[in-house]
Amino acid sequence: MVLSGLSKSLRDAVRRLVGSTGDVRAIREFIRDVQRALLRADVRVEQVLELSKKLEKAGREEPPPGYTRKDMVLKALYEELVGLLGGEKPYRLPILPGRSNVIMLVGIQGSGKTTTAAKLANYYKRRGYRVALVCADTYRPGAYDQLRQLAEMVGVPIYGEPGSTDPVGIARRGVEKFSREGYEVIIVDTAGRHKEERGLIEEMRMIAREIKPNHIILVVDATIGQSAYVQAKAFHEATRIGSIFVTKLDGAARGGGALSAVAATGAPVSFIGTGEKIDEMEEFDPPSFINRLLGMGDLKALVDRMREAEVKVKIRREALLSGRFTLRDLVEQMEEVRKMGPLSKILGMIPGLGSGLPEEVLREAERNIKKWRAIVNSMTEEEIRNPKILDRSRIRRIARGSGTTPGEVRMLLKQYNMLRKNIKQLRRKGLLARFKI
Ligand SMILES: Nc1nc2c(ncn2[C@@H]2O[C@H](COP(=O)(O)OP(=O)(O)OP(=O)(O)O)[C@@H](O)[C@H]2O)c(=O)[nH]1
Ligand SMILES: [Mg+2]
Repeated sequence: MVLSGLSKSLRDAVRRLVGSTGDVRAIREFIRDVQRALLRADVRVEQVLELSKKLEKAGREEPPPGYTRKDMVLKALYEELVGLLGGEKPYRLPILPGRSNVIMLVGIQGSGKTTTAAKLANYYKRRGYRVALVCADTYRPGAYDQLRQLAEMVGVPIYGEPGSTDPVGIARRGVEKFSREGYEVIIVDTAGRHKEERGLIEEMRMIAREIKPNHIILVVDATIGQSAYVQAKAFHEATRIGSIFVTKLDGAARGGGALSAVAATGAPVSFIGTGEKIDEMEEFDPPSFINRLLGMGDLKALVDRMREAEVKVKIRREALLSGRFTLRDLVEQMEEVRKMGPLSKILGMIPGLGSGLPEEVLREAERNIKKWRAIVNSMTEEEIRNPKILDRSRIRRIARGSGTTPGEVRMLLKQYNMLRKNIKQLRRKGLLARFKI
């Protein structure tokens, strides 16, 4: 299991929150649990504080009808963690079939480049591409043999010049040869050993200038935690990194810190390594990764449902407050609300309005929804748009058509007018401007 320590502590925290009453104290404790878990995983303090603030804010916000504060906080946790890892949209390498796609791997010594080269070769081969490997590491003793053995395992050809001291030349000749031969994915493994990082980065730059790779992948070892940030940043600035492959996430206690740190450089994480074997890698997909991490398969679904509910509320609210709110809107809103939860809740979300309607009016409204629907259905479009034209005879006609009494029709009109008056008052007081409506 990837990031098992972090996963366990986050799951425990979530379980505790779900089992609690969801009061202020429970939410505060939850946030503290999450902070501890993330800090232990070596996530940067600033990022943890930022995330905590968002959770606190979510805990104070009014949830959409049908949801609780706990839901709000969980949704925020999910969104913030996904954001921490680079966002909702997973990054995929732009590999074009039928062309020579050159992928160059860079990274410091021991980060896992050679292993990763073999993993990627295997990955693309299994997806039907013609794949080849190039060994441009002239520093590590036995570098060529290591990659050759892996290439044999995967069953792809390799180019190298054992004993040579010209990595730039090897890379060029290897890429030229395999391009000529029609290979679609050409993966270039490079050196990690160098006297100093500056020299290493300079060599990477020279190779990149020579072979013009379609994609440079920085290989970063997750066990270094948040120090991955400095490393990723240095490479990113020097050689235009396309994406990052984070290795050794299996059992890396500080893997969470490494993942969030590299994501913070702005370079997307394309894959993660989850073991030494060549098939132990995954495409990196923040939402599903976080889902698994939190052990809540339906968290994403919950978040999606809540987002829908929030949008619905927003649309209604805008219609309501802009005065474009017709009798039909009123009835539809009531129906919607009945499905979602108590009426007082949704109206309570409208600033200044929830308290403007007495509880008994709300209860009465809930009872009347069915009748109101029938009444509105018996009205003409013109009457709905402009209820002022409703005189006695029209009201009598509508009552007959809807199986209600003229008194009940008048009651609906009264509610409607009251709502409009409330809104007008709020507008006059300038209260609505505060909410940017
Ligand atoms: N557990 C685990 N081990 C890994 C993973 N990726 C690589 N390794 C191990 O990390 C060690 C170093 O891997 P290499 O692929 O040789 O690293 P390198 O970056 O090519 O090293 P140099 O060529 O010396 O710079 C090896 O023991 C690999 O088996 C991974 O995802 N999980
Ligand atoms: Mg190597």
